[in-house]
Amino acid sequence: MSDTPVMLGAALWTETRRALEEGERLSPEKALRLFDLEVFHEVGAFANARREAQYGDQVFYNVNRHINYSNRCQFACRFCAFSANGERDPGWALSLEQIFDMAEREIPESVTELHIVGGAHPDFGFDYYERLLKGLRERLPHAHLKAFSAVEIHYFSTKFNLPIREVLERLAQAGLDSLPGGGAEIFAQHVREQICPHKADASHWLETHRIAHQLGLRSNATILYGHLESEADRVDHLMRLRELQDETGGFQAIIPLKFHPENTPMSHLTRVGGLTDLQMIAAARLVLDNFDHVKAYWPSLGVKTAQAALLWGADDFDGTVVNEKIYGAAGAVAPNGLDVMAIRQIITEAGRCPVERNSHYEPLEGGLS
Ligand code: V47
Ligand code: SF4
Repeated sequence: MSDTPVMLGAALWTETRRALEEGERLSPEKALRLFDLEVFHEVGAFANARREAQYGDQVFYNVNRHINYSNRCQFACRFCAFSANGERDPGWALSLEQIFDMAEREIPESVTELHIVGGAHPDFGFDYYERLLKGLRERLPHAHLKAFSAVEIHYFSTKFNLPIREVLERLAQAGLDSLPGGGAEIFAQHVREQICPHKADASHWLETHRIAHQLGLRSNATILYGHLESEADRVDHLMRLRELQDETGGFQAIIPLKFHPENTPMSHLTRVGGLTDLQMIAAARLVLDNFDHVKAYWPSLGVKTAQAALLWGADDFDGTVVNEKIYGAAGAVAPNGLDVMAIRQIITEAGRCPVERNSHYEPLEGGLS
């Protein structure tokens, strides 16, 4: 008698469980089993154990601000509610004066990191981006500037006819400290063709991060899930990140981002539930054995699921995230910023110990922790 799919699944999980128990690196076939609902609790327990072995009860957070310089964008990704492409909506862009004014008036000394991203703006010259970083560096010398996704960097390279390396070198000279993880979405080309056909593809995204790492810049990685991708596409994405990390060691954190369909051309899709969110966090922890940090990004997961993720493999709650616009536009139900006391309470309530970090994950003395 041939095996039923359930029996087959159970046998495959036994192999995955053995690999996890022995600390063996997961193959794509074994990694796929992490998404089986029948083993949901076991997968969570493995991810939690791995996270506790590294950090005990500690959970990192930081005090940050987002600056979205413009929502005008050439690329019109189908999952994006943030961008305006000019046909019906002209969108908005902040002048350097507006940004500097905001930096001077609204950003207190306690903010240790600025997360600066925007759309692929059709008209700005390269000097806009250089002056933006220089001006912020002068006004907020203590703040780490995490700016421009690999998609933006690649866009600058093609638009201004400069090699990626030169774009990054010039931006680093102007004050760039690291790259955020945006723009990765799902690497599988057959999905990219449907959700973001116009922007940098997987090889461009990975190459941009490779060069950044070679130049000594650290960066993050993301994975956007809950749209048209299969579980195999998620695993493929994680494998490609693991491979690059083996080569460069330059990634700091992986951030699983849940797709929010509201106000996007894919609004007919249903937002995936909390179990998928937790599976994704656990899979990131267990597959990416060479990444130190898994971030539970609360604007994307929602505060409650992000809190649960701290028991499912995540060690970082990101930050205060004031002024984030991407998830608000896509209908995410999360506040526009959390204060430090709220973050610490959420972490403490999960039985964990909050630790304020800087952008290199060093605990901050004089923080509340
Ligand atoms: O690349 C856009 C995602 C990303 C939607 O590096 C959407 O620390 C869900 O990369 N539903 C940008 N997601 C955000 C990002 C990020 C966030 C937090 C921390 C870091 C970091 C990086 O947001 C995009 C895309 O994957 N996104 N639209 C949407 N409707
Ligand atoms: Fe533009 Fe980024 Fe939105 Fe795509 S996800 S349309 S690149 S702002």
